[in-house]
Amino acid sequence: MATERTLSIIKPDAVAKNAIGDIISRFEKAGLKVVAAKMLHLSEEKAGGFYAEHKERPFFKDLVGFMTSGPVVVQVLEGEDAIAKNRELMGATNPKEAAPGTIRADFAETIDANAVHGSDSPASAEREVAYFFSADEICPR
Ligand code: RTP
Ligand code: MG
Repeated sequence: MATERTLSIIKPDAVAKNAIGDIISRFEKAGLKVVAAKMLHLSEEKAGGFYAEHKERPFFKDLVGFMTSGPVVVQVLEGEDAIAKNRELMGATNPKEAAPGTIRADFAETIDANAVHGSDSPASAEREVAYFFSADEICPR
């Protein structure tokens, strides 16, 4: 296993619930380190570009509407096997199918408002980290 970086987003529903600290705490307890972080209110253009792979999907408009509905916290997480580890901590996309104890099981209500995003592959992680952070905003430690 290699040290990896992955992009995490705490979505508007979880920010609105005041769950930022609880969610970051789960990452840290699992051995992932926050090496970059910022709070943003995404524009339609920025959210749409981020989810460009889903542009033709029926849920795209709702997804962009939701992601621009309030502020988000965007972070780079670093650690052993960080991409898969983060996805494991998040749980399934649909919170009704998410394993007990996962972030989505505990904080998400619906498949649209599902608390967190995490990169799903090394290629996505590279693209997504660069989409939000310049090299000098990442602090290896
Ligand atoms: P994310 O990208 O946000 O981490 O979520 P994910 O990988 O688990 O799921 P993905 O397939 O990439 O879908 C992105 C987001 O679109 C919404 N979605 N809605 N109604 C639907 O069938 C549907 N499918 C996906 C979800 O909010 C999902 O997080
Ligand atoms: Mg995805």
